Amino acid sequence: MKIRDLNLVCTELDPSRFPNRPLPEIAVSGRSNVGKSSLLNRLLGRKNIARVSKEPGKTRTINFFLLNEKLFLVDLPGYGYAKVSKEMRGGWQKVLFTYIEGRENLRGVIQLVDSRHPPTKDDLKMIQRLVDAERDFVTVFTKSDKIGRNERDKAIGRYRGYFDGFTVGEFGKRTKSGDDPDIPVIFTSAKTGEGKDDVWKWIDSLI
Ligand SMILES: Nc1nc2c(ncn2[C@@H]2O[C@H](COP(=O)(O)OP(=O)(O)OP(=O)(O)O)[C@@H](O)[C@H]2O)c(=O)[nH]1
Ligand SMILES: [Mg+2]
Repeated sequence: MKIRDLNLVCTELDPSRFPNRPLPEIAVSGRSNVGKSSLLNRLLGRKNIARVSKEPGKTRTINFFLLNEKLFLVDLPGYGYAKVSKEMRGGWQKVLFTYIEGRENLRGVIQLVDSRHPPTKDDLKMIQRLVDAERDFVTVFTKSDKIGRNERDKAIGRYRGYFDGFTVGEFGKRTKSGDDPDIPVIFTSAKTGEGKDDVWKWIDSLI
C-alpha cells in the first residue's frame, strides 16, 4: 500500500474513546518486547512513529494509526511482562483481550512470536483466544536477523507442533493428526526489512 497520509489519531485504554469510524482495523499482538512497535514502523516506513524501547512494557495504550483515511493499523500493549505491577498489567490485559475478542472493526491480527524462542505460555493462550474468537490472524516470527537458516525450519516445526492440542479453526486446515497444520508464518526483521511485503500482502487480502 502506498502511504499518502498517516496519523496517530488515538492512544487510549478506554474503549469508549476508541475511534468510531467504520474502517477496517489490523492489530499487532504479542508479548512485551517481541517487536510489535518496531514492525509497525517498518510497515509504515517510519523510523519512530510507534515508540520503541529496549525495556519491555513501552506501549501501554492501544494506539490507532490512520492510513490514507482508509485503514487503521493498531499497536497494542504487550502481554506476559512480569515487572510492572499486577494492577497495571491487569488493566492493559483486560482492555487488550476485550479489544481482540470484541472489537467489531478488527479484521485481522498480526500475531508476533520471537523467532529465537518457542512460543511462551502466554503466546499460546493468546493464540487460543484468537482461534476461539474466530479471528483471521497470521503468525509473524520477529527478529529474523538474529537467527540462521536452519534455525528457521526448526522454529516453524516447533511452532506448528504446538497446534496439536489446539482447537484448530479455519486458519489451520489440518485434516488428521500428524499433518502439518496450514498455519501461515512470515519471518520479519525490523532491522533488515525482511517480510514487510508479505505482511502487507496479507493485510491487503483482508481489506
Ligand atoms: N535485531 C532486532 N531487534 C528488534 C527487532 N524488532 C524489535 N527489536 C528490538 O526489540 C526491542 C523491543 O522492540 P519494540 O518494538 O519496542 O517491542 P514491543 O513488542 O512493541 O514492546 P512493548 O511495547 O513493550 O510491548 C527494541 O530494542 C527493538 O530495537 C528486529 O527485527 N531485529
Ligand atoms: Mg510497543
